[in-house]
Amino acid sequence: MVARLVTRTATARALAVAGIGSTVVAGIAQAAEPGPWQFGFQPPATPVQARIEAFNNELTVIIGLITAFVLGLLVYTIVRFNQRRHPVPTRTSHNTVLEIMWTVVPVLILIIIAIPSFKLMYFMDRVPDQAMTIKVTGHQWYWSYEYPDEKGLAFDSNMVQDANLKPGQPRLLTVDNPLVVPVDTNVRVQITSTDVMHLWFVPSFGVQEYAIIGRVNESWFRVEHEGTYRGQCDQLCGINHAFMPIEVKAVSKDAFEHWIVDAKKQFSEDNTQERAVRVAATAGAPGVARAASAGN
Ligand SMILES: [Cu+2]
Repeated sequence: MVARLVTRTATARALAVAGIGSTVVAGIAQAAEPGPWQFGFQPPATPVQARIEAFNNELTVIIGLITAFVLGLLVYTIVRFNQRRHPVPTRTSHNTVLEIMWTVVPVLILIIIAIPSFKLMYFMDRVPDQAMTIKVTGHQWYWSYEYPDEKGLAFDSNMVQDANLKPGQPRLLTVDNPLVVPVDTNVRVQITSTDVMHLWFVPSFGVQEYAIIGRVNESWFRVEHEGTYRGQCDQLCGINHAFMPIEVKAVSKDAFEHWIVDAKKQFSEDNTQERAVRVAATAGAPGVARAASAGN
């Protein structure tokens, strides 16, 4: 009985892995992860992150112009009014026009920045005609994912230890069970936690949301290209904070339907058992929990 269960589980897992693997290889258009000497943002994968990047670029221009203007004033003052060229200082004080200008101009600049800023904030905040929901739960120290639309399909996502990495898998950023989502679909993410505060952060999605116990935070994304996107917990949450990465695989809608079928088989059979073991281990000393999750 046990042997049969194990074989069936192994087959289901192999099918699921093969399914994801082939679709990702076939359709890999983009991948987003941090790189050595990276400068600036990761390539945007969602409309939200594209807008964040555009807004950042606009701000950089505004900041550049202000900095250049202030620097120009300073240089002019130093050259024109130094002690040699201007030995007797003027006693000028109060200039109504100037004072109104240096009050009004910064206010106008702030308004110019505030309008696109608020537009972006509401764009990030509101889930546009929702298509599917994913629940993300932070734990010390792994994430678990739930698909409430899919009869509660749920699984844990643990970091792959260095010794078990396959070629091409980045260390500290690879997980055993990535979150899988379809491309071109609005995905509502509901984020919560079971122990301390975590933060679900996928830079290329523009999603950075606190996971707080007893509270559900919400965000959304629509991935535009198939690929693998990586993130990390972004809130200091304990000793293994650096070891709870996020890996999201965006696959075609067809591949996603197939994955759902396989994943339901895989996780309904083997997850309950693993979770029971983990809960038991977490209840003991932290070292025990660490040793148990290191096996994954
Ligand atoms: Cu965390």
